[in-house]
Amino acid sequence: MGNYSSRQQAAQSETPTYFTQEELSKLKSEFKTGGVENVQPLLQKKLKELDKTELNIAVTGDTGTGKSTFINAMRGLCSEDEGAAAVGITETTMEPTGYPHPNLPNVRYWDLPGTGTPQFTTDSYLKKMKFEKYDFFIIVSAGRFTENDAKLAMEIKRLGKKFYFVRSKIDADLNSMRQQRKEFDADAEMRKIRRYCVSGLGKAGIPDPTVFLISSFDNDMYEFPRLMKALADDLPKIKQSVFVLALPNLSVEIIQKKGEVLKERIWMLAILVGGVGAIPVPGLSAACNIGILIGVIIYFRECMCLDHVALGRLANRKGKSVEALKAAAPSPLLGEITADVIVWLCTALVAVSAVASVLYFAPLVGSLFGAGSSFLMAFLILSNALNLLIECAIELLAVAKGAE
Ligand SMILES: Nc1nc2c(ncn2[C@@H]2O[C@H](COP(=O)(O)OP(=O)(O)OP(=O)(O)O)[C@@H](O)[C@H]2O)c(=O)[nH]1
Ligand SMILES: [Mg+2]
Repeated sequence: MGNYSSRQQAAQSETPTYFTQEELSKLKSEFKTGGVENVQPLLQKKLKELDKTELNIAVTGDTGTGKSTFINAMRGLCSEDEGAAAVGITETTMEPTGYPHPNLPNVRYWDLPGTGTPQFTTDSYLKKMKFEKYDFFIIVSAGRFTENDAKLAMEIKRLGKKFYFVRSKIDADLNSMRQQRKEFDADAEMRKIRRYCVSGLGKAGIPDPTVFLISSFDNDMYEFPRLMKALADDLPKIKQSVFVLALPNLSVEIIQKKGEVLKERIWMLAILVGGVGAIPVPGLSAACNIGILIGVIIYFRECMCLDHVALGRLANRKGKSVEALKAAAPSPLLGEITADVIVWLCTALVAVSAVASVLYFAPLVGSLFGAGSSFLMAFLILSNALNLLIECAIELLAVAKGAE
């Protein structure tokens, strides 16, 4: 026990939670005086706040560098998918256009018009683009480092915003070099391109910039995944969790990170699910609202890119049918989520170690999750569903990679 509480303490100091110390104290005192009924509105408020958290990411750079294609790749879309940003070899983007994430509409990528065209001069550009509303900027560059790249970087820095410098179309660069050189070393070529961009930014007064060499066509290769990680790591806790959920399933690491974000919310959701409504599901407390439970599982499934629409896009991209994908990673959670599925989830409940994680994040509500409580049941069902969805997403990632 002593061991557990020291672990708990360490976890509390290391793990930033969604709650401030003040909010945690309030939760504790409300729980002491009015029990779960008093805690529920506070949790509901917190989940609403998470739901409403906006993230606005501006994507800028010279015309034709691949900004719109990059935005589609970030949203897990191809240019032919519904809702994708228009892409082309002629100048396509003239007005800042916000593209919401397909399942998390509060995460928006703003496709800014290309700089350096007669319509836009860099000097007034950022003001016109209402720079203050963006959380950060991504400057997309391709081919030569331009004066506009340097000006944009300096201007964004001057305005006190953070930017990431992305060198796109790296696939095309490497392909053409491969054809020109007798001895071709991709890593050495990438080092050269990086040095070139770093020196351009250095001359513009940006010391030690981080440059990401990416291809929006192969977003699981080169430095696309490293860029995703850097963007996520730099955001404050709440925005970070929202951003992570909006990432495409490019790697096992991303899928697991999404799982961690959702796991942190399960105890809150379980408390909300556990005290309302009435359903006759064996093994499930009569006080548990099955509608909310199903809703939460559907939300988890969307975050894991396992909903029907996301599977359709993946199938299209890999030249397979949705049925073939589902057959490769079969799970009742990929079909309609019904009361029967919830009962099925009850039959294979997760190990008690998952309960430790709820105490880890919310020691104050530990006592609510005693054996046999409806909260514990809802918590275990949601944990079980989430673990199965994580496994399924990882299996599908392997299937998708195998299809290439
Ligand atoms: N090989 C390769 N081509 C790319 C990549 N990204 C974009 N392209 C191509 O580059 C061209 C321009 O891409 P867009 O995404 O329309 O560029 P943009 O920066 O949005 O262009 P404007 O809106 O006109 O400023 C298209 O033909 C894309 O297919 C990439 O990573 N690799
Ligand atoms: Mg464009």
